[in-house]
Amino acid sequence: MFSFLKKKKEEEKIEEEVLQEEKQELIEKEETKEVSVEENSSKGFFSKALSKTFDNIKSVVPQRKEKIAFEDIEEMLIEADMEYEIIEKAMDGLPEEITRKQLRHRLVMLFEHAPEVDLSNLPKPFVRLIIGVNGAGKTTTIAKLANRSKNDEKSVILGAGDTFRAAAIEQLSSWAQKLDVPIIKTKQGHDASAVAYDTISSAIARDIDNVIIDTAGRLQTQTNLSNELKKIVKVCNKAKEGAPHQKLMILDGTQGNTAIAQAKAFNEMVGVDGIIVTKLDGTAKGGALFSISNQLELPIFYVGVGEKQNDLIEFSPDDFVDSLLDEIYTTEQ
Ligand SMILES: Nc1nc2c(ncn2[C@@H]2O[C@H](COP(=O)(O)OP(=O)(O)OP(=O)(O)O)[C@@H](O)[C@H]2O)c(=O)[nH]1
Ligand SMILES: [Mg+2]
Repeated sequence: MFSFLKKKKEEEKIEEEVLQEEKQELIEKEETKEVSVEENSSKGFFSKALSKTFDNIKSVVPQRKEKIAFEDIEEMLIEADMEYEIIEKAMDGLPEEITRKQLRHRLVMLFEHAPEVDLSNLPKPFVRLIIGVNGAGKTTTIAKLANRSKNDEKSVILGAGDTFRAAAIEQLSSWAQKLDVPIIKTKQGHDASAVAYDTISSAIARDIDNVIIDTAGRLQTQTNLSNELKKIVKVCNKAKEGAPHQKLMILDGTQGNTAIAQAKAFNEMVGVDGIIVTKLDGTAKGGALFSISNQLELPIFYVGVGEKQNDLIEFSPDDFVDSLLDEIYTTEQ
């Protein structure tokens, strides 16, 4: 009786081990599956990151089809917060039933006014100035860009150029510490352009590849902000001729099309070279990417899809449009 119980226990144990092994195999299979989705297609990644926008689109076109009615496409783009004027422009002359190929061509075209940016042979240090209104996500995006630099095995230094608020300097400092990258900072209220100068000088002295400089989103008045940004730009050029090499405007994606007016104001102040749209994970307004790029005639370099250091995707119009079309069309072409 005793040995019978023992045998039964042993059998149960073996069974449990087999089950465990099978479970482990399944987990491993799932893990490799996930990795391959992300590695092989930034298309798949877009649909995951922009799930709220894509859910809205699918509410208009719930079933994937070979051809979709003109009105449905129109409604779908309105739902995704694309500006109506741009929808009209994009769809002008399309037939009653639209194929994937026809729509793809029109949507990709909306991004084509933006100039091509050649990112080979970058100067050293490569200086990026980050501008945008309060709360747009400037400081968080700087951390994400610094993290990208590190992953690309490029050295990077941060400049805490938002000297307007003490909390802004602290926030960037804690990111620098977390990412283990150097930072140049000063006390609240001190000259922001001096911080920019010191950061670039330090990068030159230490042979650092990338410089990323934070700025304030708001001062007492718009004129003050405009003057401060102009001064920072001038002083960057003194520290290193040609700097800042990119003035990047950070736009809050949850604001949809209203962000365009902000970008226009900053463009008038100092000129903008490219856009990063943040917080697309929390909004159904992803369609605003079309209007933002088209109206401003500027490239979108990255989109922010979360609050963590890895939540920044390189933006590609082709992949973005394809991932959107994958949601509603059956055919690949
Ligand atoms: N969900 C989500 N949250 C984000 C993203 N980017 C930034 N945030 C959050 O938005 C808030 C504002 O971000 P900040 O980086 O402090 O914005 P800022 O432009 O530096 O703001 P100021 O320094 O106040 O001018 C923070 O709570 C961030 O965590 C994003 O891509 N997705
Ligand atoms: Mg900030």
